[in-house]
Amino acid sequence: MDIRDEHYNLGEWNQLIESCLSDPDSEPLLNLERDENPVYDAIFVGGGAGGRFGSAYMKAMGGRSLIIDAWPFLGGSCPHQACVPHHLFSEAAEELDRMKWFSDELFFPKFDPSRASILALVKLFLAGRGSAHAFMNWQTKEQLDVEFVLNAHATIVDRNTVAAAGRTFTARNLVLGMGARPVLPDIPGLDLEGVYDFVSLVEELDYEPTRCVIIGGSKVAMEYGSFFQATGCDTTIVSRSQLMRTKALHHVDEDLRQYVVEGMRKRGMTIIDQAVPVSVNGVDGRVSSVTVRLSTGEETTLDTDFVFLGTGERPTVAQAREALGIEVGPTGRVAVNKRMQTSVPGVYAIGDMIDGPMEMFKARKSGVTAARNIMGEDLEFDYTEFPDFFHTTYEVTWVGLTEAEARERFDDVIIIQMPPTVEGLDTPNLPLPCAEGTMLYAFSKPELSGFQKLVVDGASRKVVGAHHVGYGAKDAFQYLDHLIHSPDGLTIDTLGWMNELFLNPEHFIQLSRLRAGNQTLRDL
Ligand code: COM
Repeated sequence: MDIRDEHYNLGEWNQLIESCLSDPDSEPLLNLERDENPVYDAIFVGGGAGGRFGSAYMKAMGGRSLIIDAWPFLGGSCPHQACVPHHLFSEAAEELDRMKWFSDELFFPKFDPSRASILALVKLFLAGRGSAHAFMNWQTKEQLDVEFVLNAHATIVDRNTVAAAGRTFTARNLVLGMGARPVLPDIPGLDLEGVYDFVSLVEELDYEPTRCVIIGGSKVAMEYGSFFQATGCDTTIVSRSQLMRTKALHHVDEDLRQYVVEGMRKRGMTIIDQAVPVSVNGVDGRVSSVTVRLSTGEETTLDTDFVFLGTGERPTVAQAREALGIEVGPTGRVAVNKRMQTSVPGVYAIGDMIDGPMEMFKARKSGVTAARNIMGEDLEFDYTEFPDFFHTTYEVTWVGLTEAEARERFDDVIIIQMPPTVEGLDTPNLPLPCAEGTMLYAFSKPELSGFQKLVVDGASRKVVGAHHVGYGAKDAFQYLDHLIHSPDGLTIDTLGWMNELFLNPEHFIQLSRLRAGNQTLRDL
């Protein structure tokens, strides 16, 4: 279906996308300029975040880009099954958590668990996700003027040729951004009804779970687990590693980790770490329990009506391997250099197809890096250091070195922390907001009022790490990351002289100012 001359509004896009999603025989959607046999600067195979941002950047630089995607919408899994529902669920978890702690107190009504429903939130998401899809398509076509073929499977023919929608498209370069899918662990019983991952949760959940066993200790496991628990679904996490000590997470400060994990326990979640899931068991085709081998070697069986897999994701690289002979690294992801170039000249890989954090900044910037190199720039993108975050019922944010890492690297490490660790002061119950967004807790349930820590190299006076458990500090951490990792770094003196918008991530500013006058810095 040629839509080049159609200028759909959001409602029309929404309808068209929905009709494509519900009809497996629906036609491809072609938004192509009218010239014969064009040669694109790049074909972006996959129109997720990396493909969309890369192609838009290329177009803005005067290049010609084409996106091909199997879905009838742009934006990839983020608005469809991943980040957007996750954020909806995490925000709901935060609200539910507050409502439970304050049930029938102050202006809060008595908490009614029958109204806290996983299924209702999934349905809310499904009813609304089309708006994001429609907007991505509208913006890409009408504002960014990027050509695309949607609702069509791309077949990579060679490094300059891709077939889709019954046509063949030619480009000087290919950019592979086909994303990743959840990995299923090798455990019997995963085919039982009642076993979900973050994709099937939104696509297939059709009952209200009452008990949940989560297999895996990933960010996804902790985030979705916190949401399930907040709704009243009794949740147990079974993880081989200690939570937040999985390989995928780096720079996790131990004090922050303890605050987060203890917070999950305090909210009723059971955490069984250093344990191996042995089997998922069922009755009449439905999940009924999970057998787990504990660190002691003993086996135990956990009754449940809902199993959620949080064991990570992996890209599908088979096509790129077969058609192009592309090199894949030991982690199963496409090997690239810092320009996103693969082992095959003229072929780039981006987003979740490559190693590194499966986070939005990497997806989008890797797409842009590929585009800019294709357009003649010599640009490297190093994503080894970055600000990181995830949600429990809190927002957990961190950047730079942990206290332990800093102590290995520097002789004189200064810690500025809220609550401070002071013997005899009962600091875990300090009735002050210890992080952004926790004033209400500070006045009524101080042990819930968050945590923050700044790590400073005393000799250079430079901030080398920041760690925060609270709400609403993500924005600040984007800029802290930039400042900490800029060539001059960020000293406690510069930080202490910033203009705070009182309170709270700005504790870092005010607390730094309280210490900055010291020639020899001290903890606070
Ligand atoms: C975000 C998708 S939901 S994209 O990064 O804007 O394409």
